[in-house]
Amino acid sequence: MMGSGGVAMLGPVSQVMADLGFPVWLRVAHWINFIFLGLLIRSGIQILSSYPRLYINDHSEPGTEWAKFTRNDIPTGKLWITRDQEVEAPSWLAQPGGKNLGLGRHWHFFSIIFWMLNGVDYVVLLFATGEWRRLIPTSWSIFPAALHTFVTYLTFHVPPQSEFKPYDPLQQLAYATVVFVLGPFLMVTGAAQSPAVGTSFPWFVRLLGGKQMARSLHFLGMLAFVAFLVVHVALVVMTDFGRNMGDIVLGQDHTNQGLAVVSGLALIAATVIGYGVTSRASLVNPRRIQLALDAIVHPVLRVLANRVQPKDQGYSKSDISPTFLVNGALPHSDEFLRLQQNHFAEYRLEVKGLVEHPLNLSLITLAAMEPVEYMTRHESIQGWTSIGAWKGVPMRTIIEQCHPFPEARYAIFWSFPNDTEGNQFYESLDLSILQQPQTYLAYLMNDHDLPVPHGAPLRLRAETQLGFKMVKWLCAIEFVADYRTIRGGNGGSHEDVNYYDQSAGI
Ligand SMILES: Nc1nc2c(c(=O)[nH]1)N[C@H]1C(S)=C(S)[C@@H](COP(=O)(O)O)O[C@H]1N2
Ligand SMILES: [Mo]
Repeated sequence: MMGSGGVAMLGPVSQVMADLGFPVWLRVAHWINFIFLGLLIRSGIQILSSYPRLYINDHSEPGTEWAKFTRNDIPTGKLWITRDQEVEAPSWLAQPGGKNLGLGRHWHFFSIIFWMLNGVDYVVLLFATGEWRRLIPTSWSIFPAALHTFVTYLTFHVPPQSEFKPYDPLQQLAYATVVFVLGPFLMVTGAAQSPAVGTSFPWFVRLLGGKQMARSLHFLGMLAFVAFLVVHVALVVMTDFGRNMGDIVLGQDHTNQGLAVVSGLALIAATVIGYGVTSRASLVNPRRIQLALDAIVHPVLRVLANRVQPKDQGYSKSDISPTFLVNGALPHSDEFLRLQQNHFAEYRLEVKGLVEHPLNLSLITLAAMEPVEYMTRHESIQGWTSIGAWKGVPMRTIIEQCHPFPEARYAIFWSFPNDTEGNQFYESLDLSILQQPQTYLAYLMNDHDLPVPHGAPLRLRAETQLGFKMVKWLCAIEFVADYRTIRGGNGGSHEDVNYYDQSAGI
């Protein structure tokens, strides 16, 4: 079977490598990959459970999902908010379990950083050492050979040991596909779900068929990884378990198979226990885990997400979503209800804090400023999207007028209180994001006055950011040097209450 073309030439090389065994860096990379892949799958399931529905197009229209993982129905005929759609994820399956989108994301991003570093290191060494010859087929004959192996397994036989060099052809093909196709596919479909990426490279998301398509493909890619894992582990067990564990753990298959099996199983047990312990810690001490993971995740997210240049997303009127989903509890304070009764004629936006010129702007004043108009895809942190057309005043204009002091680094966007107890929704944004052209205060949505559920009379739009930053029912903007002195000190209501990260471009 292996006697033709390039494979024959490689035969002796592979044989030498098989004799030398697998180098230690390769074995270490294999285990690190296992640890973080498990964390990625677990935290990915956590993220999915915050909106457990998958869609083809970016309207996320209720009822059009192609897959759903909840028995809940989306209520019709009343105002519902998307946060109600979050379901509890079981801790044995998800990291950390429960309703924990914020921490699930922290675990996901933490794992991505190390999984990718490990992957890059692995591929570099693969080519630097010649180990790639084991993995990358160099002859088309790999396909018929792999088919032959497949048929062998299908008829409940194991290929003879002579066909493992050290991999059988099917195995080699499967490994090469996972490393060089499936891995990058998950990175690409993951990156496409970031609003910072989506607004900077609209063509890239369009190429994948849109954000919901990317999200669906990301999910299917995860399933493919799980399927690979199941078959991979099953074959390791079925085709001479001791010898295989010798390869995997010790890098040689001749001696000490008992030691290899025991230490391999111990490593797997330790990893699984590690998932349990870190999940438990996240549930018992969420703030501590949020801050600990933030130390690594936050700087990376900031660098990736703050230096983007949003482009026109290329939508036209016909792309606008028939129903734009709603999130967030409507304000009920007496002050807000009074303003609403008078159609917001007495409304004033206060601009204050570390500014040379504090402002007090009526809707008429705002409407007289040079407006911007955008058609954009709103990207909720939960995963749903809706497309809308907005008109408003760029934050750049407000900054020119109020002139923040040099020490101002963030703007706090304050919402009208939800209730008379003074619970006030707020979020912070870095000044660099306020300077972006697609960060603006919207007063029109789809050519109409902003509807109350979407934030009347004025809301923030920051198209490179996730939806939770776009404060609705805006009453004040405050420039500050640091958000750590504001409220819970984590940079916003969702950061304080739901452990989201302050950086929201991804
Ligand atoms: N005041 C206030 N603004 C808010 C929220 C909120 O709860 N209160 N939720 C945010 C979240 S999580 C999202 S996804 C968007 C939703 O905007 P939409 O209702 O117009 O779709 O509003 C954001 N602005
Ligand atoms: Mo959201």
